[in-house]
Amino acid sequence: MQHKKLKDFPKNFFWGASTSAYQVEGAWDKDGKGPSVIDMAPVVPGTTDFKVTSDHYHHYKEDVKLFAELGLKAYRFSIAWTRIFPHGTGEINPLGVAFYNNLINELKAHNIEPIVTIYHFDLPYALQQKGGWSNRDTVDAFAFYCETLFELYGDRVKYWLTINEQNMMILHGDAIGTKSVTAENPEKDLYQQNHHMLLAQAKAMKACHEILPHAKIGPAPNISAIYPASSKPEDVLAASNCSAIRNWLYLDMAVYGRYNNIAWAFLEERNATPDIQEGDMEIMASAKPDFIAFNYYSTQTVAASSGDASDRGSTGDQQIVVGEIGVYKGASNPNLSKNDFGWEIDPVGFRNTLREIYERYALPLIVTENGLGAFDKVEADGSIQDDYRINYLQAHIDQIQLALTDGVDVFGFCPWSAIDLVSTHQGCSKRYGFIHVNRDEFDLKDMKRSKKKSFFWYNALIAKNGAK
Ligand code: BGP
Repeated sequence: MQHKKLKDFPKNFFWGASTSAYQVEGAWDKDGKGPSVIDMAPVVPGTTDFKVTSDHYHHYKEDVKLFAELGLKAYRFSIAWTRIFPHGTGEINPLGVAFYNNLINELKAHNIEPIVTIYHFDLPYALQQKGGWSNRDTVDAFAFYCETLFELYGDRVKYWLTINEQNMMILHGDAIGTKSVTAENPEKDLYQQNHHMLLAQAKAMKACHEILPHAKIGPAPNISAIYPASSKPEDVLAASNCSAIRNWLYLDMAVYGRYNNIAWAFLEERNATPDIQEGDMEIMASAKPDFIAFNYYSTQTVAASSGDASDRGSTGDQQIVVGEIGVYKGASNPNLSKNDFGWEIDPVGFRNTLREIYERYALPLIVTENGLGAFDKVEADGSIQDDYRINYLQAHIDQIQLALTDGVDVFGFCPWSAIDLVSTHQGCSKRYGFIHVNRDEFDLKDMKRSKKKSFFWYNALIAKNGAK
């Protein structure tokens, strides 16, 4: 649809930016914090670990001041479960509680709306040792953790996100470093974990509404429109399969409280349907999100399955299709360029994705991640000329405006990332931030913060509320 006149961004649009605890905070074992699965996972050779990252834990005041200078209206960050409950459950850690109290207060003092992700990949290791998400007790541990957060911070935090990219943990857990499944039926175990997370999310949404009637809560999967590799009907069917398994399984459950039929058929075929206990589906059906948060980096393209192991390929990276034997296989899209890490760049696909989600669920949307990972270069004068990042973000923001004009209700955009941090599996040389952090992969240097060119660009854009 070609619009003659574009709608303006809404007046109180959340121009924000995102981070996650384990990727930005550092201080991995400070002040009583317990280890998470990420802390205990092997480090990808050639990349830094997550012990210090950007040391935001010690720099949070300076960082929030910079976020305010950037003009952020909202800041999306995650709480490290292991700072609050070092062992996942049991004794609360007052120093961990204090850190987030301070951070939230600092944000509020600068008029920045805190948007809190409850869980972003970093399950407490103590829970993992008892089976992690395969163990149903983790559902209760999560529900208790959520209730604790609502009680602790609910007087100041209005926007809550349940679980970051549950779908990526399931489909790309190897790359992210979160996957742990039993040997005898790994797929069933994986989807049992998935069921437990869906149930945990439902309990979190219900508890939030009970404890904080004025707060809003939603899921935060990674959603992308899926293209067929050609107009061959078999390819179109493969795209529909992929979309059900990658996207709608998660949102259908969050919004409607039911298993998507195509995803369920896929699980049946593989003898991987989860065990569902009595009452689970009632809880799922009665839990309702107030909005949908989603992360978007790229679209995915798939072709009809060849029916053998050749369906599975690639690196397993979050944005590169792995393929499912007999269901679909990854294909590359000749119409799109790629970033330095092989992720396809597709701003128009972003508009498609926004439209598809809104048409399906009719809930307000907030984009909680979008951005360009790149090897930034510090010039002799200290500046960082990240025009490639500006171009990427501007192109995606343009598509939000088109989607708004299409009638999609979008209330915020929080690109990844507010400040440089450590990538899930590609180290800290893959940078995303508006703010540069002076450290290398293995040399922590002085951690000095500096503003990239994109910082000034985003600041000007926010000041004009996205208008050109
Ligand atoms: C998403 C995650 C983030 C973030 C981002 C960029 O999948 O939610 O935690 O890291 O992707 O990915 P990466 O760090 O792999 O470059």
